[in-house]
Amino acid sequence: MKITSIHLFQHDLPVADGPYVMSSGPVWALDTTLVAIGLENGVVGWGETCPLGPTYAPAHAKGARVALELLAPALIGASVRSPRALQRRMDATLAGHAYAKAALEVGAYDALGQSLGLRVVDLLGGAVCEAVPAYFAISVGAPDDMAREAAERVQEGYQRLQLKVGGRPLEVDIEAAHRVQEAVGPSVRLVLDANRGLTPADAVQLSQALRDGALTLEQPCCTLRELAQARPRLCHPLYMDESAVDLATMVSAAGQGLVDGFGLKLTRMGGLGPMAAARDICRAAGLRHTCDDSWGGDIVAAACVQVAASVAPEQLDGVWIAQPHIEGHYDAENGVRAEEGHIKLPSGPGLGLNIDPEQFGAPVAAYD
Ligand code: 0XW
Ligand code: MG
Repeated sequence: MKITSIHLFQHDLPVADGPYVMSSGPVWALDTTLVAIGLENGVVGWGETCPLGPTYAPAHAKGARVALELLAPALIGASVRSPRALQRRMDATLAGHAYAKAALEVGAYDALGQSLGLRVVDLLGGAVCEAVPAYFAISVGAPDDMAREAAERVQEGYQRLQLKVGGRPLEVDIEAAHRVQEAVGPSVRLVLDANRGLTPADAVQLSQALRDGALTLEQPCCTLRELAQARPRLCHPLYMDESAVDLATMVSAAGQGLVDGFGLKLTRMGGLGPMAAARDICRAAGLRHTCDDSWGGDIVAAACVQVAASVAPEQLDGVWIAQPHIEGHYDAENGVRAEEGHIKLPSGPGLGLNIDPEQFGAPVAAYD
């Protein structure tokens, strides 16, 4: 299972129903990077990393490719038999850059699973289900439009909706939340996600204005200190997303009782191994979480679904995938998609995808 080649591809992902709007503003197109890891046995494992533009988090598309140009050569000749050993080899080559390393780590898991005839979920502890709940994120928009889209998504089967808030007068967010609650009723789980866009005072004001609503606030404020400042005066459960940059932060937050759950992102954590560890931390702490990423096509989506299928149902809030905002699939037959509010776990080995590299054009870098 020795790595004999690594090819890097760049691929554009325009937002098909753009723009995707968060408190930081609109996003119209994304730039994703795919890695193809070739083994001596002929197997090719695929990974992907797709930062949500250059300002959402400390990660950007070109940075991923430059980091991968340093990391990839260091893995040639290594075996995918131990993804942890590959992680150590990457850490000895480049500090940080988890979002870039994750693409290689996922590719290694895909190649290992294919080589062993096992699904990635089997390498992460085994599947507890064959389909995982999906949730949908509704962009910042006019209250009526958000309410209309919320009702439509519930009709499609989604039972958890994330409303993007922030970046505008608070009273408009409050109005939007009220209209969505009226439109979908009490049985749908609502999350207000400001993506770090609110001050602690605004977060408290938003929560207290909606105190009668059953909802969750996700990463309303930017820093751990601000979350801790707001926490005692919030009327709702508090989730951490962007601040959960590594396992140490999660352990500390869980230990302090700072949050009630996490929005977890595959590439921010560094890949499937760290996501499985985050899963186990949440299990031990009795915290719920999602299994998501910032953006990406079928490869990122399949990786999120594989790890989500290993999470105890009482811990899993759901999986977000970018697919509803992307035209087409990397794998038309096995591509990952939400149907009636759930995403089926692919049946094939590895990630369960068959990817034709021709669709991505010539590699931007090749190490053989
Ligand atoms: C909804 N997501 C998982 C997808 C977008 O990248 C933002 C993210 C979130 O929850 O912040
Ligand atoms: Mg979030």
